[in-house]
Amino acid sequence: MNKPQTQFPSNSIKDPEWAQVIKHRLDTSVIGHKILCYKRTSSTNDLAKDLAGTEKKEGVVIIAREQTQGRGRLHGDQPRKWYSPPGGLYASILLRPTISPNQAPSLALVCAIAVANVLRKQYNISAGIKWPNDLLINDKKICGVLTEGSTSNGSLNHVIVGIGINVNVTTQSLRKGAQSSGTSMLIELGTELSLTEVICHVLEEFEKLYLEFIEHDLSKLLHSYRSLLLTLGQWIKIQTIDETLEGIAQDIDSNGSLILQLADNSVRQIYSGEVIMSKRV
Ligand code: BT5
Repeated sequence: MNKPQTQFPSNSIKDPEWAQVIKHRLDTSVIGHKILCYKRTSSTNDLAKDLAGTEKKEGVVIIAREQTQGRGRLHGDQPRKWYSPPGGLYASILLRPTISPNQAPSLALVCAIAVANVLRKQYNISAGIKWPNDLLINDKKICGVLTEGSTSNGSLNHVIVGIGINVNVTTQSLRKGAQSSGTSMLIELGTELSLTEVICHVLEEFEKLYLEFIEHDLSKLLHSYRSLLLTLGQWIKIQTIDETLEGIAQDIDSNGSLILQLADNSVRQIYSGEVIMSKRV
């Protein structure tokens, strides 16, 4: 019988030298035991999904300097686009946590905390989180996180955590990609940064928080998440799959759901949706 072949998109250009440099610099035990780097690919999440068929050990990381089909979360049945020009950092981590499928979205929150911690502690960039997993500075998006899971017979096979960070992306480039409402580390700091250094910090911080999450679920991390959340206590508008709701973002529960208090004082638990920052009218 033929061994299943991983189909890498034909426009992918590998970058094994970069993988070596990162591997040498990285100080982790699980995340990044294997690293595959690309100068360009379609989407690192797609590559990770292909690899999940053959790669049984969790922690493989796929990193690209540019993506031609970077994507965000689903909007209806279509994914939103993630603009992925050179200068940005695009990475996907293959995980096999022994958690229930309904806990998998929490990994996006874990990742958002990790990136926010790195931006704050290593680079002095005061990014906050827009629930569930956008990182913003003064209302401008600097990073997005996309988790995609696979289940069979009600249990989780794997989760892929995809991270897009605007590191050395210029204002002109964001404008060209119709993302003027975005920002980058370069724009915030006025200086270019090493992509290697940024990804190593992110993977090291993510590993620390991931191991904590596996041991204790979100409970030990909720305090950090809440303190980074931009919308807590504020009046927000939220678009879910089937309705638009308005109310006060009261809290985040132990599954990472948003607790929204509506104008009639009733309380709703929101599992997923898009927060539109809003002033009460
Ligand atoms: C996200 O989706 O923010 C998740 C983005 C995840 C990207 C990573 S890159 C590595 C891995 N491989 C992939 O293919 N994806 C992951 P969402 O919350 O749906 O936000 C998407 C929205 O963000 C878009 O509709 C734009 O409004 C905005 N956006 C797109 N590209 C942007 C950029 N480079 N900077 C700032 N905002 C952007």
